[in-house]
Amino acid sequence: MFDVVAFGEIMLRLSPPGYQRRIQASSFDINFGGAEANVVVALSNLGAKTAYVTLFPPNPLGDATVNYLRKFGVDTSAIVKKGKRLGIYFLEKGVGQRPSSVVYDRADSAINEVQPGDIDWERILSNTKIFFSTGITAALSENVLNELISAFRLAKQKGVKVAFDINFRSKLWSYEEAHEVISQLMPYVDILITNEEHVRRVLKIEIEREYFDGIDLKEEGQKILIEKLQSKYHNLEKVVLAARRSISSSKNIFFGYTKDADGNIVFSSKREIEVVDRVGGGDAFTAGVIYGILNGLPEKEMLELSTYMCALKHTIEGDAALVTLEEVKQVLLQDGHGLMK
Ligand code: KDG
Repeated sequence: MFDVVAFGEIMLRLSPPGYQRRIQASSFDINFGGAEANVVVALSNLGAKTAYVTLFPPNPLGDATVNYLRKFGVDTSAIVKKGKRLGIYFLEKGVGQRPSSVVYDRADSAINEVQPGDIDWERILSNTKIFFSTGITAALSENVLNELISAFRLAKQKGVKVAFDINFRSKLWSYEEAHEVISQLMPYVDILITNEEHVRRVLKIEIEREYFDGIDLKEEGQKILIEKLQSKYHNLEKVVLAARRSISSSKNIFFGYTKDADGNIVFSSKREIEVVDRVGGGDAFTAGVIYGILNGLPEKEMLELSTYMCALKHTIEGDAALVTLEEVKQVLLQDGHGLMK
């Protein structure tokens, strides 16, 4: 039985060493990245039983990607070897006034060649507690979107919980395109883990100006945001939102919140984040939330875990939050946040 199965595209991540620009680099650091893969790798490190579903080209780059996932204990038995190429993304890390930036080289990558019947969803989803994907996967192509919808449908039939992160990427589509597609996916979603901005801009849940403090939502606004979401999508059992407030280009305040069974909004404490590598911070948060749900943690403990996972990820090079449950527990217990399970 898998705790979590994720479907998405994992890519080769190439980044110039240190803070070099892409145009000056004579070598690249190699890593692997992809939102759904980052989530299952982080969950595996926490001790969950995970599997990843995708398509890889039958070549050594595909093999290297399988090895990366296996190294962390992610099951790769459902991966289909088919397609011409592995997607690549070039990440230039920002510093000071210069923001990080990404160049995608992923057109026509293997996952886009998926056809109905390639993936044995029947086997996979018969043995899964939570199925996870994101808006990145929905944005890739018509083929991938259709595959995602079939998987969501089957998951619902089989009583598998569907977890989803909107993960809007402006290099893949516009807010309008994302709105149209993600609105169709939302009726399948049981657990939504995303951020305030994506709820407002992609799902177009508007919050009146009075609930803002400058550009930041106030606590009252955060409560209304979750309530509006759940009254629009009745299927949403759980909504967990992340919020970021920037202090400077290398320092952020990060926190998460959700609604508990009594209808109260529960917040994590606010963590100051030092940025070494910001990619995958949201995925680390998501992994913490899913771990909390799987293990029946109280909301407050789940949020402290997720927020701390996100903070730790920012200190780690690469896309995935490579932290163990013991490391996280130690600090959370010290801070008086619990996490006894
Ligand atoms: O959330 C991090 C992802 O954005 C990164 O891993 C790369 O999946 C990726 C994408 O498509 O941008």
